[in-house]
Amino acid sequence: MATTRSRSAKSAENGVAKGAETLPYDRDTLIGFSRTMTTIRLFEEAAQKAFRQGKIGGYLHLYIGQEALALGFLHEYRPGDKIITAYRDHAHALILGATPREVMAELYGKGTGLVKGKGGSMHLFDVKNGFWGGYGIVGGHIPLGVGFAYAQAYQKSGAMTQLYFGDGSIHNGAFHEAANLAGLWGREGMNPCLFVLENNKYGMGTSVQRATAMTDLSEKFDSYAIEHEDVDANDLFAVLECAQRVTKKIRETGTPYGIEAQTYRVTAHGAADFLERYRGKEEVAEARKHDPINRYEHRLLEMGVATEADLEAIRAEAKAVADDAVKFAEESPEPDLSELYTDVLAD
Ligand SMILES: Cc1ncc(C[n+]2csc(CCOP(=O)(O)OP(=O)(O)O)c2C)c(N)n1
Ligand SMILES: [Mg+2]
Repeated sequence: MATTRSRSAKSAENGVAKGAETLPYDRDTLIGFSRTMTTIRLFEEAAQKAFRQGKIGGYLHLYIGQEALALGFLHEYRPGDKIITAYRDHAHALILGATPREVMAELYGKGTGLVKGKGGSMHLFDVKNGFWGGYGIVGGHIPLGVGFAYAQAYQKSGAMTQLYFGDGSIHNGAFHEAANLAGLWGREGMNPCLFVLENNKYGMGTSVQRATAMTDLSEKFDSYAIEHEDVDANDLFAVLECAQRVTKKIRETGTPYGIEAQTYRVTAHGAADFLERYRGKEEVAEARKHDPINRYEHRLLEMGVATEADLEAIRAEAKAVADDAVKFAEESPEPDLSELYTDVLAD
């Protein structure tokens, strides 16, 4: 993410901090993770406020409480890789390098937006940074991700695909048809695809328990002979370790791999879901205790990597980035009428 370095990082000694000797990350990297997650959080809180003020139209699905999931896996992104996800896509785009200004302007539908104001929240797209969307049709993008991975192997590009999808979409036929082909092609090393199932426990108002009789979702990968594992996706270090190991294997073998990333959607489904009648407040309050940013900050303090003052400075800096993005979006022009038919249909 294009953010400036914090005061604390500038004054820091480089190298691995006390208590973190076994971690393969230097202090700047560890502080950078905190900055990225905090910036995404404050960016989305600002977007939610703007949506409720009627300044953002369409729809808005937030990634609040899931930041460590995308950050950990996308840390293994390499140029040439392809990343594809559903509509809860702001974090993926920002981590991959879209600027907060262009993403916020896109949410506002402005001409300076990431896709010139024509996609909105659900359809971010940023090919130069490996981001292939942003899709609103539940499960619809899953076959595309598997197809990307096939093409990458066919072209012997050495690249891989990270395919993100929700617990709600795994019941969609598109998942099962695509996973079947991924397993089949994987036998020949022709499907370097990381399936990242973002299990945030809800598909709109339907809990996983009410959506399927087989609630151990990752076992569904077994039907297609796709190896898989679970990860606590609210623990950034667990995700980083898993991501590093699994992407190495995928790149070496060309076989697909499934991850059931355990997290929780602490916000409403979308910014227009006010009542949340499908769950109790206690359940959400309990989940908030496992907030990935709090957990990560706690670890940084424990390891002596950051002080409370360092974390405060990161929050202040992230708030300034979010405020700047809002100001930029508000002051940006509407898309020009001459753009009405450009980039809409392929030639
Ligand atoms: C094909 C299709 N059916 C229904 C919908 C309506 N819908 C939008 S989001 C959603 C739930 C998806 O849940 P999940 O895959 O768990 O993703 P999450 O919102 O939790 O990130 C549904 C059913 C849709 N967009 N597309
Ligand atoms: Mg879900």
